[in-house]
Amino acid sequence: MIRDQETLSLLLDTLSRFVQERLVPAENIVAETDEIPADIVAEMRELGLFGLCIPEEFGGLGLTMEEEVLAAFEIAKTSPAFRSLIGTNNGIGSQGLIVDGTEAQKNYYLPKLASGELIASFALTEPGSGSDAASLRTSAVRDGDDYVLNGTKRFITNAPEAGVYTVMARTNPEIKGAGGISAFIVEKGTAGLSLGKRDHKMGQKGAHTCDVIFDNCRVPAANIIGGKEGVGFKTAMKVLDKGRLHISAICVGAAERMLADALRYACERQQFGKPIAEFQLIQAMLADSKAEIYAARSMILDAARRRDNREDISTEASCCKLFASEMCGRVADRAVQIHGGAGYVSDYAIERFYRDVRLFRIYEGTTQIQQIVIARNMIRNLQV
Ligand code: COS
Repeated sequence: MIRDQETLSLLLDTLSRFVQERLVPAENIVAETDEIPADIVAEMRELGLFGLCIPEEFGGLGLTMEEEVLAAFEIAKTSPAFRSLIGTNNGIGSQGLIVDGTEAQKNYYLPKLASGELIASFALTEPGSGSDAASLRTSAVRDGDDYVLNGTKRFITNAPEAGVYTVMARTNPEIKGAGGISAFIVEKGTAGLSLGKRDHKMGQKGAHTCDVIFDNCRVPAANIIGGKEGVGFKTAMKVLDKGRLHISAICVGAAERMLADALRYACERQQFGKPIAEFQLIQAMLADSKAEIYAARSMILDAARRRDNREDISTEASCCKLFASEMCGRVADRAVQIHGGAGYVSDYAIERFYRDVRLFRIYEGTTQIQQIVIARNMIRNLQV
């Protein structure tokens, strides 16, 4: 639950001001250069944005899930690239350690992630293993006090910037599915670890992904998360439960921004002698978007509160990701439609947002994977 309303309001106001005054004006330069300016990254560090969700005892702000989604609603009102840079340290890059790490692992890595000194990446996907994550083939073979990793990870967010990777690898080749997988912490600079070239993406310029390649990469056995073999897939799924809720909140923030842009345009743009906002067919698109954003926002807050109450929210997180990411796609489409021809050229931010938000329906589990998780859980609950 919200622990201190005054502090939270201050944080949300600060975030909102930072987004409007510093990030929105930098959107075009980020899109053009495919880089976030260094002074903005430094300000993000100073504001503590890399450690929003890392517990206070490790130097973070220790936001509850409810507080985190409220913060995410604000951060997402600008290019998703900014969120992406801080996203892995607060989410998929640190959560494996937070939920399943040993005390020594937490004490060593989390303060560096909270301060932004280190960027963390989450390496699950492979060339042959996307939605079927449990089929991953990267191997980790025990050799004395080390494991030797071989394999390739694909589309890894923040991999070019990362100082530390959470890597899911198969420690038991006899077990083909989830039970043979373990999670490792691998540091940048480890011999045998290399990066592919940066992916050329449809959108989200400024957010970088690439392959992470392990070629006889020797990792100390002490770096297995939680010190336990065979539970890495479960760690990854727990990380994704939280990640999916976070991405859902990002969808809401992005949709609010796109709708605000569309509304402003509709009120300014004159056709047939009056602002197009006065036409009911435009109003229908504005109203449907508003209602759907409100629905997504409400369900995300509900799921976040449930997680703070320690309920299992695997189903709810998938419901949120499914609804919010699809909603965001519909809002993007309507916002382009309201802008008309102007929505198809890059003079307006909506052209860029339309491409940027397409990823939300794909990463951290596609819409179809969310449907599978929801339905499976429903069936399972009926059977018990
Ligand atoms: N929390 C904790 N444990 C979980 C879990 C969760 N949310 N979801 C699954 N598990 C456990 C299961 O309980 C099972 O454990 P037992 O064998 O002890 O019963 C184990 O993990 C395997 O689960 P399951 O049998 O459901 O695995 P499947 O291979 O059938 O597939 C899906 C699971 C499809 C849901 C999973 O592979 C998935 O989420 N894929 C999408 C991956 C993804 O989101 N990629 C995005 C890139 S990462 S940014």
